[in-house]
Amino acid sequence: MKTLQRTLTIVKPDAVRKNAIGDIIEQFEKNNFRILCLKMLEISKHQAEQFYAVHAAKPFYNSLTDFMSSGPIVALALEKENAIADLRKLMGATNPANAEEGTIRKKWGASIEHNAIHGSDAEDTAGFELSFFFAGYELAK
Ligand code: IDP
Ligand code: MG
Repeated sequence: MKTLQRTLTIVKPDAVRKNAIGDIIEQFEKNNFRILCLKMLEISKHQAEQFYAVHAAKPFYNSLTDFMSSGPIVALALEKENAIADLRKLMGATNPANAEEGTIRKKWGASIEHNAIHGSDAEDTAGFELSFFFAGYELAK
């Protein structure tokens, strides 16, 4: 049985600075993701630390959270069948140097840190991340 799945994606500050918001959102629509909600916002260092708490022990945690709080981002809730894996595929590898041709990170990523886009990696993290940025009433559709 085919079941719809939801995932959380973020157009990161580097991609916003490159005027890539429209191009990236076009990729979501062309690849049959339904946009449930979206918002442009800036997060604080503390909010970035909470969002990326899973990476707290990593050597890049401080730099990553500085980067993610360095300017506007766009958070989107996306829906389609197999949304989590399909978005990860469309994003490409974490390091843009290893990303496949045709992926968002291949096109817009500059480095392993400044890699243009975030996508949830599993159902439990998608649940946490969707509710980090969106309220229940916004997702009730
Ligand atoms: P993902 O975004 O592909 O799921 P994760 O391993 O979850 O990759 O890492 C979260 C984010 O942290 C990456 O998207 C990237 O911005 C940053 N990052 C990951 N690995 C490194 C690294 O080795 N150096 C610097 N930044 C990194
Ligand atoms: Mg990840």
